[in-house]
Amino acid sequence: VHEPHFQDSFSSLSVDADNLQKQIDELSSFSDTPAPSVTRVLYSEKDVLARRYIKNLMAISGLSVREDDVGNIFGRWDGYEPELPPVSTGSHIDAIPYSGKYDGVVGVLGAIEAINVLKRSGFKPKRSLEVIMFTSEEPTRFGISCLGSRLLAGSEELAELLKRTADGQNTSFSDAARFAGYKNAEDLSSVFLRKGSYSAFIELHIEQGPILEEEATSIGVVTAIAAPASIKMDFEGNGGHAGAVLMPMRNDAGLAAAELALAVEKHVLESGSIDTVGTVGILELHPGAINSIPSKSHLEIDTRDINETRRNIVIEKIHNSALAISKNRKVKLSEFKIVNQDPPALSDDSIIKAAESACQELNLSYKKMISRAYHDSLFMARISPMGMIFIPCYKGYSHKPEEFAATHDIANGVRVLALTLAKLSLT
Ligand code: HGY
Ligand code: MN
Ligand code: MN
Ligand code: MN
Repeated sequence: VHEPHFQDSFSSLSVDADNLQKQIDELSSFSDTPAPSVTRVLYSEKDVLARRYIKNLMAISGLSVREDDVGNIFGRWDGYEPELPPVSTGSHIDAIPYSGKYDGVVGVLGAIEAINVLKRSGFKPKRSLEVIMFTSEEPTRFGISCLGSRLLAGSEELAELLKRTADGQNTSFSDAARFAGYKNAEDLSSVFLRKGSYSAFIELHIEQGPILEEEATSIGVVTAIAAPASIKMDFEGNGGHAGAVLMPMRNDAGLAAAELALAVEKHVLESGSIDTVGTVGILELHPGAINSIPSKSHLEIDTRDINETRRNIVIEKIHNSALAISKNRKVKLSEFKIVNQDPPALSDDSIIKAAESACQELNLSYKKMISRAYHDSLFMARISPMGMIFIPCYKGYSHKPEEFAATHDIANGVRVLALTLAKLSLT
């Protein structure tokens, strides 16, 4: 079989942008909250409908579809050397409460359309191409981010943890998986992929930041993904009547939480780097009555940095502050748990180069940049050379209903993804 010189056929790199936009809009209708927001939580009824929608589109594109025991979905286009490790691409379709319709979705629907683009152009892949829809990238239901890709990357610790994990309604992970049709979610070691299963993994995603739009640049070529960490903790005090208990007698778990939240900000800013970030995304007070002194507070903290050491210093300081607050306010620190403390990931040079030359051949402006959001790519990087392609999004908005990416920007991203996949497939 001759090695196709696909430059000529690539002048006809035609993306069906209107159809892709229609699919993005249709997929967003599978949501537990009203438009324009999207809420789609792992293994929920809306998630199951959305999964069916994706599998159907994969089949229409002629991909052979399979799912693993945790619900990662794979759509494969066999190459003419199918025994070689394939090139893969993909992202997620789960959406945190009241978020938008592009985060993750652009990298799943866009990947399927990239396959259609290559098929329409007459390209024949040498290495097979696989589109992956990761089962759950957001930490919403079980508090674990990138659950599907962590398991694909072989996290024994996570496979063990999931055997004794339940959601906020006390539904076990395996029962929730069974509801969605995944009956063998007791032992998840079947999900682990061998290193070398893929020759490359590349993910298309909205930037979730303002840089590309501000600099009127069409494409971001990601060089590294920041190191995320999440911590959860509980303070417990005696609570009591908000009127009758005098201040010297109180040990208010709510005020302890408030002081800790400000300590998070202080320790992040002390790092001296703009790359260190942190917030308290969840803060629950019990019993949550205006005239009852909080007897328990539950906090969940998200802190990240592109520099892992700097981020770990922030975690250390947060822990010390929690202990000090507990002592000074005579509240019990009944839980302090680092849920995840992941290293950053570097993109692979050969994938960066392939994406750069794709942008050049397509006459698209591009910029190398880091990803401050984490992605499934962060964990795929543990078992495969990794790369990411960003497209601009409106004011960098994400994780809120105002999230928006223009159809022509999405089409540009799909073109770059298609050409990059073609290049990587012929290596
Ligand atoms: O939080 C993140 O970075 C990702 O968008 N879930
Ligand atoms: Mn997200
Ligand atoms: Mn995402
Ligand atoms: Mn707790």
